Amino acid sequence: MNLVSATFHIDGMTCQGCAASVTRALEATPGVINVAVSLDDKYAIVQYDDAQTTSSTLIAVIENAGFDVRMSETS
Ligand SMILES: [Cu+2]
Repeated sequence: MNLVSATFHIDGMTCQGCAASVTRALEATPGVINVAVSLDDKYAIVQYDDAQTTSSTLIAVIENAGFDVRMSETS
């Protein structure tokens, strides 16, 4: 178990329903520990076990939920 945190910039979320969809999709992904989605600031912060999933998998999950996404610079 190696917990890492990644921030994804998400375009296309227009309401809390969209934010909830992104949250649900990420939470359903094996290896995801914690999800925080901001509708106003258009991002998702995801903590995950990188032995179980990868940032590219998480990007695919968000895209499959119907949104445009890219990795944000980590601070
Ligand atoms: Cu919506």
